[in-house]
Amino acid sequence: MHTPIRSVTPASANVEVIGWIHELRDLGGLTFLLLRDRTGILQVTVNRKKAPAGVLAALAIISRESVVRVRGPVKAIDKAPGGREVTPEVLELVSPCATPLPLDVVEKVPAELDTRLDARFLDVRRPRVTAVFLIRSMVLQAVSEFLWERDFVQITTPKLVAAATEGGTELFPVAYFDKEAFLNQSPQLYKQMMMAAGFEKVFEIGPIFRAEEHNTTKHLNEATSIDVEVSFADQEDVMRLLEELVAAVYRKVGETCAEPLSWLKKELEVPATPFPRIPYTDAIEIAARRTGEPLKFGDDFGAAAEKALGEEMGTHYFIVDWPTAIKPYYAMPYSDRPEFCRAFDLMHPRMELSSGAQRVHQYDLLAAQIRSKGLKPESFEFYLNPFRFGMPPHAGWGLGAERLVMTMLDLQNIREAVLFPRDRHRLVP
Ligand code: AMO
Repeated sequence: MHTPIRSVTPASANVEVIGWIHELRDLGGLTFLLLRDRTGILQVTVNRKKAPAGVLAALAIISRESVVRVRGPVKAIDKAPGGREVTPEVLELVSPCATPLPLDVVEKVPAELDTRLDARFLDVRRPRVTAVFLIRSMVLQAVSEFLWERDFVQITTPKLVAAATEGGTELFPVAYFDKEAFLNQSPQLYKQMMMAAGFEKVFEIGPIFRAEEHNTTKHLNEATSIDVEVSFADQEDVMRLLEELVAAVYRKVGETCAEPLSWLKKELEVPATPFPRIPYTDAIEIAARRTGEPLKFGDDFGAAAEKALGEEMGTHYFIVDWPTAIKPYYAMPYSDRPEFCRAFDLMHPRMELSSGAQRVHQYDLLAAQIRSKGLKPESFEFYLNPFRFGMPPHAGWGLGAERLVMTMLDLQNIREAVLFPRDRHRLVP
């Protein structure tokens, strides 16, 4: 069995490692080969005068980014990465790499994001890019662990659906036999129906599809949503759950991803909880003052307003008590001031990460709210019906996985947080 490069230490005796040739440098009598796998980089040094004939023969035919197998003794050496190197007794070409490379993996020349995404399999070989996806994997693991520990049931809901959930955002139509169907914008209606089913606490990590034509650094047409719904809970309960989850994920990544974080030269600071709560009306005032834009009650926050608010707050924060008119029909209005509802957004200083609310659980009120948004309750029969048969009060939220990773790692473009982004111009690879 081969050893992961991370586990090769100066104290290792003989090792066998397999990986890609990261760099190949020929200095006369000595050839330095940097071998890379997903866990790190290892120096392999060949002394041409002393090396076995097989090693020299392999050396003559290998090129950068080929896959090779190396076996030999390890010794400590200060100048090498990780303070150790291998002197190969065996060097074997496992799989050759064609030239020229569509992308320079060593990144001597910085590539445009589009070029990188076109050759994503090569781009992801770069330790700084590998790091993002190792951390993304840990983020999703940490989210699941956090929710499993709190007795949540993991569900998966259909992505092919007959009706819009969010109203307003565009849908991708799909030919579904002889019917028209859509790719789902959110598991919203299904996670709420699972409250009627008595599951009490559910979560889903899955794709959401938004046919919006914007071309920004924080929108995708296919994103990954972390969705949660909880019975017998109000918006405050699920806001606490959300801030604790975000802090726990940062903590877990900090504890388990020291190496990928070091490749990114990133030190994670766990955000302090509880996050500040700021009412919508105050947030609008601050944004209007700081941007000079004529923002008023009932307006949403544009990019400039979000940025200004982020500068004022300087940390994760919640915007609470939104106008009922600009939140979806399923957000519960306050009974004593129905122009405001029990909805919230979780904000990072750079952008929105999540929205959620306590939901309307009363059938008549929900039907009225659907109508007031200009939608037809008849189109929501399958969703509305469960509200007549013992629907518990409930609350929940949806958290964008890419935005969570992007803000955690200071990535400039959301496309860097997804392997194969789907945007207005990109359907391949
Ligand atoms: P919302 O539409 O605000 O709420 O989405 C929730 C979160 O999902 C992420 N997100 C996106 N990320 C990248 N590109 C997109 N186009 C995109 N759209 C959404 C964001 C956003 O904050 N049903 C409600 C949630 C709920 O109330 O439970 C919903 O979908 O991080």
